[in-house]
Amino acid sequence: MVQKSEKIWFDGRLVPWDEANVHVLTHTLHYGAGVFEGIRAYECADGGSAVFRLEDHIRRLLDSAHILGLTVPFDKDELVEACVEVLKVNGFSSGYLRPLVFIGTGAMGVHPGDNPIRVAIAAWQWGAYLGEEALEKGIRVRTSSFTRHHVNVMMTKAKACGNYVNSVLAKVEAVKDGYNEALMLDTQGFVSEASGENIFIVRDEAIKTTPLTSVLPGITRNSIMALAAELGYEVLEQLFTRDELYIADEAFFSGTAAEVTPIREVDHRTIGQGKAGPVTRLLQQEFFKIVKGENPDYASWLHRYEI
Ligand code: PPE
Repeated sequence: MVQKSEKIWFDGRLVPWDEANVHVLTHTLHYGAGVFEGIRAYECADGGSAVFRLEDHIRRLLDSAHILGLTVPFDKDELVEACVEVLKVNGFSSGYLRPLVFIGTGAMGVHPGDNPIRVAIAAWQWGAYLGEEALEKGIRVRTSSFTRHHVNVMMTKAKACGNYVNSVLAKVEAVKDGYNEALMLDTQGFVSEASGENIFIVRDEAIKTTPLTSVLPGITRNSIMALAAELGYEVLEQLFTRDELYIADEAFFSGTAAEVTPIREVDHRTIGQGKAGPVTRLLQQEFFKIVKGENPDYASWLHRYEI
């Protein structure tokens, strides 16, 4: 159960958690045409706090809305400020932020008419997405029986609510079958992404991730690519197959919620040594240093705040 906080930002004002409600005829609830973000704030080594790449997440939120043709009644600066306000008012020195843009009530039927576009930003405490042990030891993954979106069926550059029906199907199936996460292939059969993460593989010190064609342009993915390049690794954005994943030395998922989660097994094949490999460990460790303000080279990625 998600733990209640004091307040949720809703259409420009802070309302008590229990009052942040909508009508059952909310358009997005029926047709899925809304967009959202997932953003993490971390407690820093110096005792302050920082939201990781906040401006980039809000930019992606507005891009997602643009792709779906939704006119957001707040600008980037207002939304950035609102996110920080939600953390502060709830006394959160760290936490997970969930901005959501959705179509409200009015017209029913697929065409949303001139229904209002509404915006909510909630925050809660979210620990390790796949469990503390997952971050340490790695997770077990299955290739899903569900294919990831085709670029002209769903808009893969948008973090759209409706896109996640595919994710829910895949995730529930994987968990029922005893796995931690589902890996999906694209419509051509190449590795795409997981239900809520991008994927990386490592072989002979070279790092590969899928091109952006069918996947969400992950902000963690982008951060890991920059970090890995800075650490001297070759980083390729290239299509790869599931058997290339099977024979990787290391593999890991990236995402705001999942952070850097090692993969120790895929479809009953052990990946590498069956535990977090050295490259994954290094990237994970350096990633955590960055988000906690321990690497001044990446200070521009942090939106600092005090509670
Ligand atoms: N692919 C998908 C499908 C996805 O949902 C996410 C984030 C990513 C890639 C990684 O993107 P980024 O967070 O910018 O690095 N998934 C969010 C939602 C997870 C959830 O269960 O809800 C997240 O990690 O916040």
